Amino acid sequence: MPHEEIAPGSTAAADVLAPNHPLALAPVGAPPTSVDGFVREFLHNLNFTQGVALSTSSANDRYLALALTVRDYLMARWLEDQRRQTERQDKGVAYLSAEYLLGRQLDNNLLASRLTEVATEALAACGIDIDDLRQQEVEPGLGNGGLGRLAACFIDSLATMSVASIGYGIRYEYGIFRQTFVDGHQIEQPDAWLTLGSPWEFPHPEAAQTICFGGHTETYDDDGVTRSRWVPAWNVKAVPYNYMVPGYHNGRVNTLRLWRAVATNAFDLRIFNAGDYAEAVRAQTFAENISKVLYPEDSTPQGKELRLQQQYFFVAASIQDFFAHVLADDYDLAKLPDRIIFQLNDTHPVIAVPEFMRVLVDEKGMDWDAAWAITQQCFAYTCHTLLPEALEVWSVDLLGRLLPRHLEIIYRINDEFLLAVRERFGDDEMRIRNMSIVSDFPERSVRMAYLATVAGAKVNGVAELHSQLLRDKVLPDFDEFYPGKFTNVTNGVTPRRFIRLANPRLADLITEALGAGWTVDLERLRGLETFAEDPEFRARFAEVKAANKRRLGEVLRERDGFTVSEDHMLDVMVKRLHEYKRQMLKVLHIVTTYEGIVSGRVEASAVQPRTFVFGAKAAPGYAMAKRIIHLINSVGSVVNDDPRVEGRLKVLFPPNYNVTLAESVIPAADLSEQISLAGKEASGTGNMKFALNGALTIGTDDGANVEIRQLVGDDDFFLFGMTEPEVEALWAKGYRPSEVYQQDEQLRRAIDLIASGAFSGGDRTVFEPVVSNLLYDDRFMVLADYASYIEAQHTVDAAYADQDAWVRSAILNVARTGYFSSDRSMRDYIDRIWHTPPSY
Ligand code: 26Q
Repeated sequence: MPHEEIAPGSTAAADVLAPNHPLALAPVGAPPTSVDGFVREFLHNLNFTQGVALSTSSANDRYLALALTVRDYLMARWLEDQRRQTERQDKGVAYLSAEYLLGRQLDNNLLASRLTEVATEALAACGIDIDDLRQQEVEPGLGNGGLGRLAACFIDSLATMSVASIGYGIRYEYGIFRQTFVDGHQIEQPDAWLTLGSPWEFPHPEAAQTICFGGHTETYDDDGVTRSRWVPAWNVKAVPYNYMVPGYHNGRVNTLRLWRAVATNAFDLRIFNAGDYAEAVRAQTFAENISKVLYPEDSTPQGKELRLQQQYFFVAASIQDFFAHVLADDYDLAKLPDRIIFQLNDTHPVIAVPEFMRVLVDEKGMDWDAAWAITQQCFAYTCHTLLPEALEVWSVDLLGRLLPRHLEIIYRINDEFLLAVRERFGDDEMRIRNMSIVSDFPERSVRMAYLATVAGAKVNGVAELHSQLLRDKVLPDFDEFYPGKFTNVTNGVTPRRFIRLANPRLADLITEALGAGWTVDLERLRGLETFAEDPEFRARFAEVKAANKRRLGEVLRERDGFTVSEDHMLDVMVKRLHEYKRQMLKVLHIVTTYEGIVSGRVEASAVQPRTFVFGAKAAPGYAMAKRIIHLINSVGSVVNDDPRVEGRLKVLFPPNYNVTLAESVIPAADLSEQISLAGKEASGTGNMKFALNGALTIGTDDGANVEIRQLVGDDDFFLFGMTEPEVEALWAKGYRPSEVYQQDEQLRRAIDLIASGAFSGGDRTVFEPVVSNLLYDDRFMVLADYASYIEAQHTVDAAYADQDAWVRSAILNVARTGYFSSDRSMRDYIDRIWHTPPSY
């Protein structure tokens, strides 16, 4: 069948299905099928793919059959979009990210394809409750937290906005560990998310790429020109697994391509031939280790060889894939910047820069200067941190062993860069040392953020404050050298998953008030401002929140045996456990409130009934973070068992916080805890999700909190703590936490209670390290902000006492935070960095 041009909304068929086939392209905007049709497809999949009868099928069989049915309805669009992208060769984005924290797929894909109602009815007709099947899906936890979830939100928005784009990453066999608690301690268990099969992935072993490692480089004479080449020592195969990324109600389906490492024949043939079968099989395992497991550290990279292998593995595969399958064969390489922009999600994929240079120079025979000019237009870099210990460096020694040619290329990039710096600033050796991509201290190593900054057409931070600090504090010399290179793109979150799916009651209420359309144009939420003044609307909003608390109660009862009191304020802190995020400050607030009541100094009836909810995973090697988890659980046990605070205070710490749990917790929250030390949280994205779901924020002037507060207004946001310049000033002046402790009686009582063993069965040694850390080494100034935090919490209590005013504030939070849609973030990237308009 000839390829014909299909406009959006057209009913023309893809080249694979006859137009009258039930799964052929339905017009955009129409429900794609009837209930009967869906029943037929579902039963077909159950019988012919799962090989079971309805009567004997397991819940997993039914979930898989349902997933396949939904998938089938997206297929024609997906194939069509792939064909069209190949044909059109429009400029597109390749998002390079070591992490995608996708969350469950079924519901999202039902929503995107308008199949939710039809599927629900069809399953009901088969005697199946679709909710039971939703619960079957194990979420792909292929990320640690904010950065990985951001990547997932971005690809959702790109598909919804019809931007030509592809996400590249790693198909880890084990995602982020599953957390359990044993006696309050975190225990990590492997996340074998693939055990029951994943219906959402499409492996393409025939499209595998070969990825080389090790060996040495050599020079050779190429018609009088001396060239370098890499003679690698070993290789692995990278097999692509494709995932559908459907846009919301626009009939668009983009691709996420995750790579899996598989042993090559060449790899083990030698050993096989030597007759050592067992050794050959072991060698296979060695290769396949590369995509085995996601590293669970999210702040202090350990410089592990396997991690560097992962990084190079996925970016080399992606670049080869781009040249082999995405770029037209006859494409003029000089025009690459009109065709592709690789967005580097933090420094994890930065080794793509020398790899791209190697391909252009060594393989395509391009001259160095031309290749470098192209490379500098084909990459852009997003930084997600300010913590010095989080900036990735790789030792020259390791790089030279694993990627010798790339090390040479990095040296040359650095030499030429430093030459240009000298030309501009003179022989200022101090500045040269500070700007060098290769550092000599404490060992010779490559600073990946510097390499990314030199190579990137643009460098962006993830919130206004963060981008400012990045320019002024982390990379000031680079900002001076490259005027205009630094920019800000404030993060965002997808309203599809985090409002429509997570909070359907709120979504319906909004649609009733504002009409449809807000899901893809979130600024329309502004329209709710007037509704905040309507008592009837407030009552309905309050009922949504109450219903969400009941639903969370059901989820936590089923999952962990917890009980949630509907009449409690739900005070929630969910995020990775890290000292800079200051879960300790939250603990001190709980202990202070508890101590006040049990000592009789505070009347129990004077505090608002509150349930404190935590969700947090600690990196397995991060001892202090694990102690804080133990402390939260221990405080929780004591508080929850003490009749003196019964009905007033409660602490819930459900284990294994993940995207799925977030979808239940966030819509139920009244108060959002965003209490990092000013200048440390790059942006935060949980803060946005809470505000959009009608929680009020108590927070510091940090990350995107700053912008949330600007938009929401001071009256409806609980600000506390030092500003970033005040933090700097206090360090300069000399900060002595033990003095703060001495001078604040209330703080002393809280810390003393922890130190006394009150939460550790009388054993004073258990939390001694936590206490001394606070008193003598309080790097994140928990004690300095304590008094201000407690005062702000009093303000919260008083505000919550006036329920009607609180609900009004909550509505205003929703109305004023539409800016934080990831659609807006994508528009900012498109306008200021990528220059990739929608491609229909
Ligand atoms: C690096 C090297 C080796 C091993 C692990 C890592 C690694 C992995 C994950 C380093 C960092 C991360 C994740 C960082 C992260 O999630 N940062 C958060 O990004 C969010 C999205 O921009 C921001 O909102 C948060 O403020 C920021 O903390």
